[in-house]
Amino acid sequence: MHVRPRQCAAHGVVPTLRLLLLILGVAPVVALAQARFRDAPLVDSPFIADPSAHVFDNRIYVYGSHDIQAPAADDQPGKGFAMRDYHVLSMDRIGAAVTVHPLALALEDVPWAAHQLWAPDAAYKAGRYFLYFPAKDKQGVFRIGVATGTRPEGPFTAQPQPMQQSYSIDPAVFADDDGAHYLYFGGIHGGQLQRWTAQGYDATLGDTDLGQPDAPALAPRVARLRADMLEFDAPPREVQLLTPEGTQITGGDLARRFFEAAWVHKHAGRYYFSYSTGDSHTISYAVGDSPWGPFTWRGVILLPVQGWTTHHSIVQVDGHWHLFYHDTQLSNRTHLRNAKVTGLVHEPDGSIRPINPFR
Ligand code: FUB
Repeated sequence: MHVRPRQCAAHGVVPTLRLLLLILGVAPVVALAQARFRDAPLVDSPFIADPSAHVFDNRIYVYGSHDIQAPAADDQPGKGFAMRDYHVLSMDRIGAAVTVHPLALALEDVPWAAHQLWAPDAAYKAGRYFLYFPAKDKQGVFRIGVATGTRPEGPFTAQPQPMQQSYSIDPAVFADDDGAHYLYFGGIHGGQLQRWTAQGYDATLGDTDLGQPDAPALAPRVARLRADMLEFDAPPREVQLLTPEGTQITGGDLARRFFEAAWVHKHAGRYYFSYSTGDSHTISYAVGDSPWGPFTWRGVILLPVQGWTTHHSIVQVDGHWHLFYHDTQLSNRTHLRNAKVTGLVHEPDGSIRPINPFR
């Protein structure tokens, strides 16, 4: 991801107002100010972003980035996201008390990784849990690693090398009904997807889009996982995202083009590919009939949240669908985000009812 300053004047006033009112002891008015946000943070501490939720063993587990104060200004794309470890959240049901589990994985325990543990995801197979995570290697190139454990909350032990042929950021696992697992990944700008060509990694390609607004947008990637869940079973493929007219979404179509934060869920036999549009700040979705795609753009799931980034997951709990997402309600700072959850509705025509994160 690539953070440019974004004016949040209308929403940014809320924390300041809250602080002032707290000092004055005006509790009912504080409640009013907080009511601007649709949902409350899952926890006040630590800062958890990019929440990937799953139900394992009848409990909800949330795998997210652990945001920390950035030691450096954001002078390079995403540099301020300097996360160093993971902590898993869990709860019995939506709305129940949230447990913050102890350290699940630390940067120093990943032999190949040097910086920036970004948005992770997890999967379960045959008695083992798998944590998939992006990190920059010692050459400054984002790769995807996998770590394994016997409990959903960790601790996890990292494989000594990143997954072969993995690159970029934001891994998301989808378990299909036939038992196959697919890993979706990719992110442009700070996520480096634009630097990967048929010839491999090219750092000269810079930190932003390729400047081809009329060409098909850079595509997210998908690969099926090998039976042992530790590697891809074949090289990753591009995921095609189409307009309703059947053409490929172009790089200049900022409202609909893929930026980062891929997620796939299945509803009524169809595959829903959802993602962040980055600099246009929505979670959008596209629908298809195969986990490989193509997916046809259908609409917006989540309107812009407070904060530059937006990242989500969609999970069914006890027959009801939920959207986990993040914003910056607690800090009003781009790099210190808090996770939230809200209900998600599939309409009878297969569309998803758009969610406004503000009341
Ligand atoms: O948390 C770091 C990055 O911010 C994630 O990888 C992106 O999806 C964005 O949320």
